[in-house]
Amino acid sequence: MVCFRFSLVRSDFLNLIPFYVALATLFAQPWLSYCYYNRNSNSNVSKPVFSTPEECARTCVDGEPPKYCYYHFHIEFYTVYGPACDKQAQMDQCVLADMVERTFTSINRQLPGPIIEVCKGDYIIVDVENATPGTEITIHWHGLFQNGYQYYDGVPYVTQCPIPSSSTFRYQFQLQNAGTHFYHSHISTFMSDGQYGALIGKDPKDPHRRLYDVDKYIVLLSDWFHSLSLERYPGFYRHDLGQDAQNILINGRGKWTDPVTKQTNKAPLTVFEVEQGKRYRFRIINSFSTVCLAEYRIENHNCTVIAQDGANVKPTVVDAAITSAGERLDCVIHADQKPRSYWIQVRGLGECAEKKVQQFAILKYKGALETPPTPQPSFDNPPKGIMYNPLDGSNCGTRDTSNSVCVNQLESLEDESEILQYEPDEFYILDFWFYNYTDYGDRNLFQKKDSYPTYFSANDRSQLTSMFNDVTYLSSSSPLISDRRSYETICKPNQLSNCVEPCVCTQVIHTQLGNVVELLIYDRIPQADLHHPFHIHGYEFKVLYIGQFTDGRNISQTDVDNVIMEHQQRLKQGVYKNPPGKDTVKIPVGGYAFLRFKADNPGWWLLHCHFTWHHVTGMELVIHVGDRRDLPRVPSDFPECSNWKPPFQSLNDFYGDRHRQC
Ligand SMILES: *[C@@H]1O[C@H](CO)[C@@H](O)[C@H](O)[C@H]1NC(C)=O
Ligand SMILES: *[C@@H]1O[C@H](CO)[C@@H](O)[C@H](O)[C@H]1NC(C)=O
Ligand SMILES: *[C@@H]1O[C@H](CO)[C@@H](O)[C@H](O)[C@H]1NC(C)=O
Ligand SMILES: *[C@@H]1O[C@H](CO)[C@@H](O)[C@H](O)[C@H]1NC(C)=O
Ligand SMILES: [Cu+2]
Repeated sequence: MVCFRFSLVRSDFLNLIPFYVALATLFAQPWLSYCYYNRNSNSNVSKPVFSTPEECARTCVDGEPPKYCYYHFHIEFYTVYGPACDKQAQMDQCVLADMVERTFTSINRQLPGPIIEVCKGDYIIVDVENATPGTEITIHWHGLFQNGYQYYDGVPYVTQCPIPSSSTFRYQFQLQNAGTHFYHSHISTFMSDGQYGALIGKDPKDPHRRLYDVDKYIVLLSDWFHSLSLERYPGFYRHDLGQDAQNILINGRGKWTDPVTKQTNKAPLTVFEVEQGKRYRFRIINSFSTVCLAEYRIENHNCTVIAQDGANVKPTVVDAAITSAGERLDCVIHADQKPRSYWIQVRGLGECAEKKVQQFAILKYKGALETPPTPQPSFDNPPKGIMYNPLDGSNCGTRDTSNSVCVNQLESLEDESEILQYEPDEFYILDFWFYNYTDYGDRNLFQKKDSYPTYFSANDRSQLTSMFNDVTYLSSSSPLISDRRSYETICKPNQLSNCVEPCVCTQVIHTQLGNVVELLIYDRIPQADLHHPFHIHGYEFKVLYIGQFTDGRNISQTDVDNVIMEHQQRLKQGVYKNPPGKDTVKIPVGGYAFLRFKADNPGWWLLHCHFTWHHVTGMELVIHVGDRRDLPRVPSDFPECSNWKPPFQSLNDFYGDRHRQC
């Protein structure tokens, strides 16, 4: 006989229904969007007034009280160019992308997801509702420091449990650092399936305000497959090798050229309309998931770089700009050319260059025809000019900016000299490389009983796992920030010298609150076309130096000793002036970077390569700043998750007393 216990479950569910109904009605009320202070005579505490996304995307005024900006993200499986695209009335929910049908995971049936645009100091409340049965979600707010909001950084098993399907997690935090940011899934490879969108924090006291007239254009670049990303993880071995993107989208749109028939479809492009004579701030976001880079340019227009990754720099004019996954760039274009339409061209570099993947958008002067009179630019022979963030890093250490401007060659607008005044309290040398199972005849991959290591199949058919500081990161089974049980898998002090390569454990660097930390990150075994972008959560680096060995050799211990010596000489000579802030730094192939930050934000912060397939196979670690006492309390009822391995039960435990009661 079987004991059914439905009554309990059902009553729980029924109890919650009024709650859901109340919540739904609450947010359906138009009055909620207007000023509504619920003054409680007993407590004299005013409840927050919620504002709609439209109300929050306002002109920011200095001294204005902050708004509480509410968003609801409904995330579900959805189809590109699906049935909603067939009727005019349903067009709001039609996602065209490049008009090649595929399944993706949409946020509110949009691609990219909804724009979050607020003023510095506003509160952002996002209810993330996971309606994707069988998959988990977390959303990371890329670029936000989250000081005081450490539980809302969106990293699974570091700052929270994954949000299971059919439940909702409420993120709520204040936007502290203004700038061009974005949000994206931080689970597995799911970001690539459409879970991303722009997050713009406008500064009412923007020091660059006089350099532009209009600030409304976002250029979100994403790479795109025609199938779900898990198809590529670990990746095919006999056909369709590797993880190279098939297409690029600009604000979720783009044409598709069939590589076999060479036919280009009629998918509409994104159009940016400008008025003659005005200057426009363009907020460019690279939301790529794969190793390709995006090279962006506007025909006949150069642009003035004013910020990178949300941090202001002294204005610098360039002709074109390269970004890799996770990087952002603000640049101002002057609509001072003949009033017609111009091509915005985005070329895929790195591995995408081989297949000549590129995409277009249009800069249209008011009154002009939408189609530019000039032929669509070809992939080959792009116009010459000054390149921002070049692939070649060999000039980054010089003062020469006649052909290219590296991110470290720009100067911070704000005075950042303080970070240079002290010797760093802590210094870490972090190398990254791939452990190549194929090179070792797959020893340890498929030949050990009861051992199932993670790997991905690269486009050269090799099976690789990713190493950062000689460890491949192992996710703990509960969040490091809130659950001590997670400490079990943290790397032990002597683990590295004892373990069989590749070493697998939860790598955590413990840092003291308030210390100045310096990092040297380097590409130990260079691979053609791979310029790994390293992203830090909770901080921005001050980028002191970027260098590169151009002969493609492996970087040896002697090389490391030498670059450290040179770096120390430059420090002594005062070569570094006002190092720019940046939260994502592209390390040139065979190159390295010296980075600093002041560890003034307690928490558990991920530092990782932003190429999805690299960080999900271990190219990441956690920087733990401060300790438990430095953090806010764990929010009450914060979701938990962990292994469940109770003591083994005997048959009597299963069929004992309870059995007889039935
Ligand atoms: C209630 O709040 C208002 C506005 O902040 C303040 O001026 C007033 O003194 C408060 N009253 C009490 C009883 O605390
Ligand atoms: C930018 O464009 C202007 C106007 O065409 C030109 O004078 C200037 O030299 C360009 N600057 C760069 C760095 O290309
Ligand atoms: C991995 O090893 C195989 C076999 O030696 C080699 O052919 C391949 O190029 C290597 N791949 C990488 C990415 O190192
Ligand atoms: C670089 O290191 C890898 C792995 O140790 C090795 O297979 C490769 O031969 C080295 N390359 C050179 C040029 O020394
Ligand atoms: Cu990488």
